[in-house]
Amino acid sequence: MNRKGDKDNTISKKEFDTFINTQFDLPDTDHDGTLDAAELGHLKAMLCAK
Ligand SMILES: [Ca+2]
Repeated sequence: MNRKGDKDNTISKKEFDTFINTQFDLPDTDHDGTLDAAELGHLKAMLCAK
């Protein structure tokens, strides 16, 4: 999540949805709204790097 956030020490559904959508959009390199095997590989690498 964005550590800067709104500094209220909570995560709203909207903040969570934004985070999840960003995590989906980053590896969706062709922006077709789906993650193919290669894009899933990028997602896995991103998640393992954190
Ligand atoms: Ca895609």
